[in-house]
Amino acid sequence: MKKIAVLILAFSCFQCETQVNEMIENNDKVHPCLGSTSCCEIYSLTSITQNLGGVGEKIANMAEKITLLEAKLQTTEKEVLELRSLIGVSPQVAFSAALRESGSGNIGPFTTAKPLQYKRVFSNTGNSYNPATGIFTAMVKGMYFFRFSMFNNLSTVPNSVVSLMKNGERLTSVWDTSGNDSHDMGSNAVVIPLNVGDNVYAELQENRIVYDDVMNYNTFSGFLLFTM
Ligand SMILES: [Ca+2]
Repeated sequence: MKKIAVLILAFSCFQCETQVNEMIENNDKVHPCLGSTSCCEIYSLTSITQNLGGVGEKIANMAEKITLLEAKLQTTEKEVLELRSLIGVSPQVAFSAALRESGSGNIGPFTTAKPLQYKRVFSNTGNSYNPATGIFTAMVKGMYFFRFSMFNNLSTVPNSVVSLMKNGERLTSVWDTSGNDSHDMGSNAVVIPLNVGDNVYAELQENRIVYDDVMNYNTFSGFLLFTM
């Protein structure tokens, strides 16, 4: 009995498919559901399948557009950063200071190395330099320039040695040997990347001296080149 039912259903489906195909070929506007119920169901399934195919195609097109928009957004973000840099929106950090506020004479020697406190502040935009400690602390991640100078005014022993330090590690130094060649001075500079919290200072080495007066021979300066 079941075999007979299956055969009847299969025959109906075959008839209906043939009927639907003929209607499509003849551009027949008569709705096929005017035929048998099973034919109507097959026609509905065919329409749903066709609609699903269209929806899938639309989704694929939208996905392609989204990918293009994401690429454009990335390009725009990069251009915005470049424009901000060009119009000077980046943070302003710059300082310059000399060793003495007044008076004259040697500073040092000390039994341990210590940061020189450049107390006469010429500029300190961004307040990253602390004249009370002599230490510059980066508040912005970026590339920085630093320079210091050192003067030895006909000192006998000890010599003058100052090093530029980053987080306690030596970057560069200036040395002057005492003796008959008086009034010697030198300077050194670096360009270095700093993270927020990194510190830079000029350190007088242990048992060494520097000399200064109103001429302001010893200076410590730095500024932010660009953010990173
Ligand atoms: Ca010398």
